[in-house]
Parts: sequence; structure tokens; C-alpha cells
Amino acid sequence: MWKYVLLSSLLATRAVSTALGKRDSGNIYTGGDLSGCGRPANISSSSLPHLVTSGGMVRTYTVHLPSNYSSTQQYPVLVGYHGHPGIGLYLELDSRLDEFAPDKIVVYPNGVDQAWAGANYSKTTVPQDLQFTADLLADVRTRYCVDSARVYATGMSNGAGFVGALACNDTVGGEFAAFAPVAGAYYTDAHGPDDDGCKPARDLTPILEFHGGADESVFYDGGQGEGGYEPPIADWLSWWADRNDCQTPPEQQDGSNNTVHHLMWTCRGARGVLQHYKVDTMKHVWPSTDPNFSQLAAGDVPTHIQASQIMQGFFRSYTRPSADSGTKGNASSPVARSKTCRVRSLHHGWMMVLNAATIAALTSHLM
Ligand SMILES: *[C@@H]1O[C@H](CO)[C@@H](O)[C@H](O)[C@H]1NC(C)=O
Ligand SMILES: *[C@@H]1O[C@H](CO)[C@@H](O)[C@H](O)[C@H]1NC(C)=O
Ligand SMILES: *[C@@H]1O[C@H](CO)[C@@H](O)[C@H](O)[C@H]1NC(C)=O
Ligand SMILES: *[C@@H]1O[C@H](CO)[C@@H](O)[C@H](O)[C@H]1NC(C)=O
Ligand SMILES: *[C@@H]1O[C@H](CO)[C@@H](O)[C@H](O)[C@H]1NC(C)=O
Ligand SMILES: *[C@@H]1O[C@H](CO)[C@@H](O)[C@H](O)[C@H]1NC(C)=O
Ligand SMILES: CC(=O)N[C@H]1CO[C@H](CO)[C@@H](O)[C@@H]1O
Repeated sequence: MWKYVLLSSLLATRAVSTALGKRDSGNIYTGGDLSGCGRPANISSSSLPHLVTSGGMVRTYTVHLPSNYSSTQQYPVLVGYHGHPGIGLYLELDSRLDEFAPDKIVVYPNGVDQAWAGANYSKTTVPQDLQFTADLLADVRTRYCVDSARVYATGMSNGAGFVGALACNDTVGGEFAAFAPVAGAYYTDAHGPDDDGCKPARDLTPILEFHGGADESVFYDGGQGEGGYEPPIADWLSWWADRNDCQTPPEQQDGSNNTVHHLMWTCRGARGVLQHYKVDTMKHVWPSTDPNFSQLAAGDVPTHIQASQIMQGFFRSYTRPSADSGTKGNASSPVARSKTCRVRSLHHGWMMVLNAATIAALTSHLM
């Protein structure tokens, strides 16, 4: 079991280390509000709720700081959106992201009435929760020392659906370097690659999705869910493959007696920008090799993969490019873009051969 997890995180890290041309292109985003840097933080009170006013409402969130937090160092931020009905604390206990992301400032925002926008039971609109996310990040940056090039989002169920809405947003969504939704109910992105006003901020939107094949709440094959129509996961993934210009079909690795399926797409020459883990027998849970809340709630048992760990390897591979690199719009006309593409795929071509050989060697030893 641990071997699978190890291999998976190796794959996630290696596969995409050349993606986006980000580290070597000198286009790493260096902007962002640094007012929280140099400001002493009280670690023992950081887990108390912080208040932020957004759209006329007082909203709340909690924070988990790295244990050695120093206000003179910039830290990545991971925002985790809870499921419904729920609060940030439930996601914190369920995912144990504090433990798996000890290097990051982990932020747990609370939805209004224990929900995020997008479902028919939500008390907020999508623009309201998007604006809250923008206000939340601004507040976090004034309190703590943030590396704005390394801001990431994850979430569970209704919260994961909202992460999908964030990935489709061209302003606040562009603050994030990568997204890792778990068991998502994608109410706001349910009708195709161009529907629902999905406007990602950049040409490449790194996404890693986890989903149980036996999910009884947000069905793998889609349909009417608790909060409206949910797209089949395979369709939703294919729309992101389309938006990211990925090659299809994706590579597939099957593990744990053919019950865990890891799909990995190469998009514009960057391997692993879009990834997916399907766990056949898993219900509506946060995938974990240890027992946890969502498993108890869903009457399920521990599974073969540790989502909280795998997603850290994925996040590590992505840094937000600067605003003028890889953005959609006028900066890259179709002609200019495809030229970049060709140069990039030449570069990535031989890197991929190396990666493929390494992976083959690893696979034969570990699987
Ligand atoms: C830090 O927060 C704790 C808990 O709220 C409080 O008891 C303590 O006085 C605070 N320390 C400082 C230096 O503000
Ligand atoms: C702080 O802790 C993290 C996680 O344990 C570690 O990766 C990092 O090197 C530490 N930083 C310092 C300055 O000690
Ligand atoms: C992105 O979110 C902002 C709120 O921060 C909103 O004003 C804007 O309309 C959204 N864009 C899209 C394409 O949904
Ligand atoms: C929400 O949508 C679901 C699925 O379509 C439906 O069963 C439910 O009645 C709807 N609830 C509300 C409050 O509209
Ligand atoms: C695969 O199945 C066999 C036979 O049921 C079992 O002995 C083995 O432990 C399983 N391996 C994994 C990784 O689950
Ligand atoms: C893109 O548009 C912005 C404002 O609309 C303009 O300032 C900029 O020069 C344009 N860039 C290119 C490469 O056309
Ligand atoms: C409710 C529950 O089972 N929580 C568990 C989540 O996982 C950690 C680590 O294995 C346990 O300590 C918790 O008890």
C-alpha cells in the first residue's frame, strides 16, 4: 500500500517538474502583498477564527501555521474548502492537511450556512464566494508572510465543486497556482468545455481530481445530486483536457489490484497538468489510508491512497507564472501560442523520455 502512495507521489512530482516552463523561464510571479512579512504572528492564537468583511457579510476562517513560522520567510498557502453541511474544522480533522502540508499556511474558510456557492441549497451566489476568496487572500496576506506565487486550493464535495468554480475564474482564480478537488460536485461546470462561463485565468490550469467509483453522494457517473445536476466525472475531466489542450487518451496506471486508477494527461507538452485518481470501491470520502470522519460518515473503510499527501507533490510542481506569461487573451495570439508550443514540446520531448524510463523502472520494482 505505501509503495503505491510513494510511487504516486514520485509520479506526481517528477511528471510535471518541467510543466509550464515556469521555473526555467524566469516568469515566476513575484507580485503580491507582502505587508504581512515582518509582522509578528501569534502562533497560539492563529487557530482562533479570523473575521473578514466581504460583500457586506462578516465571514470567518481559521489558519494553521507551520510550526517554525517566521515572519521573515514567505510561505505557500493552501486554502481548503469544507463539504456540506460542514465547517472548516471538519475538513481540518478529516484531511489532516496541517500534518501533510507542514510547510504551508493552511487556511480553512467557513461557508455561509455550512455551504459553498453553486448548489441549489447554497445561501451565497458564486460571485459572492469568489469575492470572499479574494478578500480572504487579501486578509491572509496582511497577517502572514505569503509567497503569492504558491497559493493552492483543495476542497471536499460541495467545497470541491467550488474549487472547480475557482479554477474557472479569470481573476481571483488566477491567484492560484494549482487546484486539487476531492469528490467534487461540479454544479457550476456541468455542461461542456465552453458552457457556464468557464474562463480560466491561464492557458494551463493544473488540476488533480480524486473521486470514489462507489461514491453514493456525488455519483462518479453524474446525475441529479443533492444540490442539482452534477456532471459525470469523466466528462468534467474531458472538458478540462479540452481547455488545457491535452493529448488524449491520457496515460493510465492501475494499482492496488486494479482498484486504483491514476490518469495523467500531457497538455501543451507539459506532462501531468491534468491528473485524476479513481478508487473503484471508495465511497464519498477524503481518500486516506487511515480511518477518518468522512469514512465513518459514509460507512466506508480506509483506502489505498493518501490524497493529502499526493496533492502536496502535485502542488510542489506548480508555481504561478507572472501575469504576462501564459495568460489567455491578446498577449498570445493563436500563431504566437502555437510557436511557443512547438519550442516547448521539443524541450519537453526528451525530458519525457527520461521520465518515462524512470517511471518504467520504478513501476517494475514497486507495483
Ligand atoms: C497569543 O494568543 C494567546 C491565545 O489567544 C494569548 O493567550 C496570548 O496572550 C497571546 N500572546 C501575545 C504575545 O499576544
Ligand atoms: C520549517 O519546517 C518545515 C517543515 O517541517 C521545513 O521544511 C523547513 O525547512 C523548516 N524551516 C526552517 C527555517 O527551519
Ligand atoms: C471572477 O471572480 C470575480 C470576483 O472576485 C468576479 O467579479 C468575476 O466576474 C469572475 N469572473 C468570472 C469569469 O466568473
Ligand atoms: C436541488 O436539486 C436536486 C437535484 O436536482 C433536487 O432533488 C432538489 O429538490 C433541489 N432542491 C431545491 C431546494 O431546489
Ligand atoms: C491483491 O489481492 C490478493 C488476493 O486477494 C491479496 O492477497 C493482496 O494482498 C492484494 N494486494 C493489494 C495491494 O491489495
Ligand atoms: C494587451 O492588452 C493590453 C490592454 O488591453 C495592452 O496594454 C497590451 O499592450 C496588449 N498586449 C499585446 C501584446 O497586444
Ligand atoms: C474520526 C477519526 O477516525 N479520526 C481519525 C483521523 O485520522 C487520525 C490519524 O489516523 C486519527 O488520529 C483520528 O482519530
